[in-house]
Amino acid sequence: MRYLVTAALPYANGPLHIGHLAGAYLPADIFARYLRLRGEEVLFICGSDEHGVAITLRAWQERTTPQAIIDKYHPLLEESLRRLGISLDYYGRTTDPLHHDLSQRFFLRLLEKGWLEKRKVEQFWDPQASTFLPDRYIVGTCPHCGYEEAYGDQCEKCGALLSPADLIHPRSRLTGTPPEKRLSEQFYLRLDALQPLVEAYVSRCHWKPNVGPVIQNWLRAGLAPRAITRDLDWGIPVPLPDMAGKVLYVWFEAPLGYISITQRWAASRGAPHRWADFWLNPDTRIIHFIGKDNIVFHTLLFPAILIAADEGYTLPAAVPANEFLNLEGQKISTSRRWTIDIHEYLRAAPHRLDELRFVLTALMPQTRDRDFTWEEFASRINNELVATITNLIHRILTLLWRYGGEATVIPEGKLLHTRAESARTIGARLEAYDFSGALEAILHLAQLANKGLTESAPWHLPPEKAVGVVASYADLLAAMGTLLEPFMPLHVAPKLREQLGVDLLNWRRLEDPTPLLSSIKLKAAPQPLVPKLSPDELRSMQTQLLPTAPASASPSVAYISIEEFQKVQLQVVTIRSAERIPKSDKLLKITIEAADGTHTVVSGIAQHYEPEALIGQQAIWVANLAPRTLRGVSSEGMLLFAEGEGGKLIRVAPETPVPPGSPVQ
Ligand code: B3M
Ligand code: ZN
Repeated sequence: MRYLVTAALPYANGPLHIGHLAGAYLPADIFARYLRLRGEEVLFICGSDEHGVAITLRAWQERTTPQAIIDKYHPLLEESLRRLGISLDYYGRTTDPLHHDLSQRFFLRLLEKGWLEKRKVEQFWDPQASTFLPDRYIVGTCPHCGYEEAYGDQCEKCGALLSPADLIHPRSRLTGTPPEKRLSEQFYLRLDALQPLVEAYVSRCHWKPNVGPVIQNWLRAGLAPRAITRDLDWGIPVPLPDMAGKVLYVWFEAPLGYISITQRWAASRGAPHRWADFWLNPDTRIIHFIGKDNIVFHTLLFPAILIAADEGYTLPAAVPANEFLNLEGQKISTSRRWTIDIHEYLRAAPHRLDELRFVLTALMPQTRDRDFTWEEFASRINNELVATITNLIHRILTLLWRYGGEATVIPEGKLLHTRAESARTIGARLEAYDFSGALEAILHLAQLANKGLTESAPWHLPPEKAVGVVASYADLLAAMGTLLEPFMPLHVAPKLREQLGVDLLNWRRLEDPTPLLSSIKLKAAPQPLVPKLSPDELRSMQTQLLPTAPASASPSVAYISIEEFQKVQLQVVTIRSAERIPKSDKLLKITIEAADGTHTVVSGIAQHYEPEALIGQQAIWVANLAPRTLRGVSSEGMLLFAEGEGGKLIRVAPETPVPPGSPVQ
């Protein structure tokens, strides 16, 4: 048997946060590490998902290109995963030409096999942006709850699944204009006709309690044909001459990324054929680690595509999806900045990475949403990781060191059986994707050892006897050096093995109640593995990583969405003239040079600036503020001034001159 472990391909349109880690990447890594420790052949892959609406919309909002977006985030994603110890064998990307070829071949194969049909469908067109609008590009009022920023595919407030036609006063998120309806041709995957084959596959698998019901609901409702092409200019072109300007639906091709990344991995190892050992081989178990929002795509759509291809593809053996991790009682939101981003954590607490892995494993949302709080972060570290696990390790090593640092290990039967049984329990829980349960079993083993050491009280025995008792616990530590590896591979497990002078052991060996060591010899005085987290250190982490209160609590700032902020058009302008306005001691009439010529702005700065001092200077202009008349002068937009000491207004400008009209973003 060999294993292919995958983790959901993150969209390359933003950073990873702790929710992503707890949802997919950490469980996948723990599982892959555990299998490797059992001596299994494991390939662990992931990569950036670089197409789809999430990326094109971000590019539009930031007035840049999708390529620029993915080139910014692809390396950030890869580095964040690597530095958190996510032990991937390969991290690829879906703009890889290899992935384009594979996806296009799958499309043509399904067309050839008769599983695709072409349909004319009504779609929404933005006349100002001259582009078709995917459902998510349309916003309007939700017919169910009245939320005015509901998207064309789903209302984020009440969760209702929508279509753009359901929205009241629909408007384009690109230009704000009401979209027109136009006919467009798309290819549909006949999921209805494939349902019996998909059901046969589903019935052969074991699903977690939070996954099975989701699948059954979709099957009971009946799988409907699903459009697998889109009118977008970013993505994998549909490989047919009469489908110019259309691309493959991102959820049709992204899961195929697991195959193309395996192919890229094999090629990178100089053995291009080896990808087939994983994808065209019944002796391979494929396990996809994902978050719950991806269940349908991984348990129904992707298997349907593989089945429809009818080329002997290995189907997923398990999809142990996790639920969501919340943050201080709130949904994690990158746009609302309610998040702990991994790259920020790496910057603020590079010495506390195994601790983050420990806490996220303890709080893993395996069958229900869980909540990350700073209080629990500190409590789990201090009261479990330090007080139970690393203190035990330090206690045994310190006693060994005190009795000379070396000893013959006399096997202690009860301890050996306790260790072997724990290794079996931890392994069984990991194989059931119960990662927090596996961690609890480690804590339980440490508690038993702590209790046993206290009861045997070697410090009351003559030294020659005491050292034998303590040395029998060294066998347990040798096991811990491997048992902890899947969970804390960056510092805690390797440092324990280094202080004890042992290597990683095969997990199966730990399940056997025979001694792991015949003797022990410490090379140096033991050091504590994990320092307690002090209130000051915790406060510093909070300040750096998550300074604000939950937005829905009494917010110190009223959050706006990124889309709302993007409506404000800011430009750098040059001031060409300035004069006082008669009968006003506060207002100046200012002529500015902007991107489209000159404009007049009335600013309340006469008590802060002499008009002459402003001429030739640059400022930041709010270009799309509705004009208004002040003291008979029509003012277009507004210039920005910061409030300095004593309420003095200070002009805001770029640190070096830029051409007038340059956008501010
Ligand atoms: N890019 C991640 C998400 O939905 C999505 C996973 C693809 S796995 C093939 O957030
Ligand atoms: Zn709603």
